[in-house]
Amino acid sequence: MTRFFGWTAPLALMFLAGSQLAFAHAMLVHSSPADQAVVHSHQVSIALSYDSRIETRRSTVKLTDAAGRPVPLQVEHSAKPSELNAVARGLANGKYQIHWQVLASDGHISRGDVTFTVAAQ
Ligand SMILES: [Cu+2]
Repeated sequence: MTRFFGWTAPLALMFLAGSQLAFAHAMLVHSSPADQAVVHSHQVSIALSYDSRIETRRSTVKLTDAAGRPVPLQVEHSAKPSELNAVARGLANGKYQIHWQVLASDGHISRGDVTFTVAAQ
């Protein structure tokens, strides 16, 4: 019995510490457009959802074209504390990349990219 306790207590602590870290870091759980999506419109609404609250004022969303040039993006206020929203208008057909960087409430920064293609008439 003592042996059993000797094993489970440290394991339980490790599990708790691990899950706390996982929840503290803001991970992207959903994006619109989805990664590698094809959008049939020159106007694209971007929505990035995270698994935890983020500091929206210290989080950024940037858009670049296939050549890596920055593309104007209008960042919008999100109703949810775990979401970033932006709109890009007048996009020419081609490949684009969303670069996001978010600050989670624990002070940790995470970042990533979402690629999509505009193919509109
Ligand atoms: Cu963290």
